[in-house]
Amino acid sequence: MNTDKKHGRINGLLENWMNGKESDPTPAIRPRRFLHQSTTPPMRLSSGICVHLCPSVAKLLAVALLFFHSAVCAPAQDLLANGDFEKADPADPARPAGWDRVDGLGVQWTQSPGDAHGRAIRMDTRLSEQVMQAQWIRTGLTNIWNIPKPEKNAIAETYGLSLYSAPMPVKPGQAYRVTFDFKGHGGGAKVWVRGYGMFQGEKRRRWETYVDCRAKGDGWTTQSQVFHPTKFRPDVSEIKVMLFAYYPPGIYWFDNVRIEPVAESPAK
Ligand SMILES: [Ca+2]
Repeated sequence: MNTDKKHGRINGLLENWMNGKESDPTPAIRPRRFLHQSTTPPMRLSSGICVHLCPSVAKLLAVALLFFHSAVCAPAQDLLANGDFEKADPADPARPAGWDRVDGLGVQWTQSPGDAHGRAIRMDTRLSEQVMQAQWIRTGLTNIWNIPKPEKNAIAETYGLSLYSAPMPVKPGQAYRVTFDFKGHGGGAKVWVRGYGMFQGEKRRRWETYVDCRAKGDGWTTQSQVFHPTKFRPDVSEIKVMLFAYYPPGIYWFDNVRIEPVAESPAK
């Protein structure tokens, strides 16, 4: 039985016990003397031994177990939609759902090397400022990216390339963890988390942190970092992830980006 089915079975049994619909999941090992003594379902201990409890205590224990199981076993909530870049935006199939449009040249949403990662984000910072500016004009992205006097040098040397996620609401006092997979030149890219909130009557960027991307040879590397967007800026109400690649000029890959709430609250 896989883990999800096992957990589902445990939850189902606890709920049935509370509702009195199922007496004992393991009647074969239940002591015979209990069979006709009570209508209260016996509680099974971890050793497999069944004990009989009064109805109120049994119900309380069942509730406690249910909460404990949910807290320990439930997967953490991922705030970031489509962090694995496998889904297209329903209204724009050329765009990954939950992320800004890509220009398709410097920043590509495409099949990654090898089968394990599926589609991912590829950035090529070898391209020149002039080539990138022409691509942004061609694809109508100059409202987001625009270099007034583009030069012939690689964009790695100046602006780098970026891609933003859609905004995600954050709760005051809550810490979060960003996790991602990276492939490329170590130290040549960062994953930013930027916080926004109302300040002097308008929404502004009020806080940010980043993770320096590390590399292990040519393969993928998984990294994570805990952050606390409202600790020093209580007015931050939403965050965005920004993938960023720059120097040295080269190819950089990002995949499996996650943002999850965590219990810890370190000061960064
Ligand atoms: Ca992927």
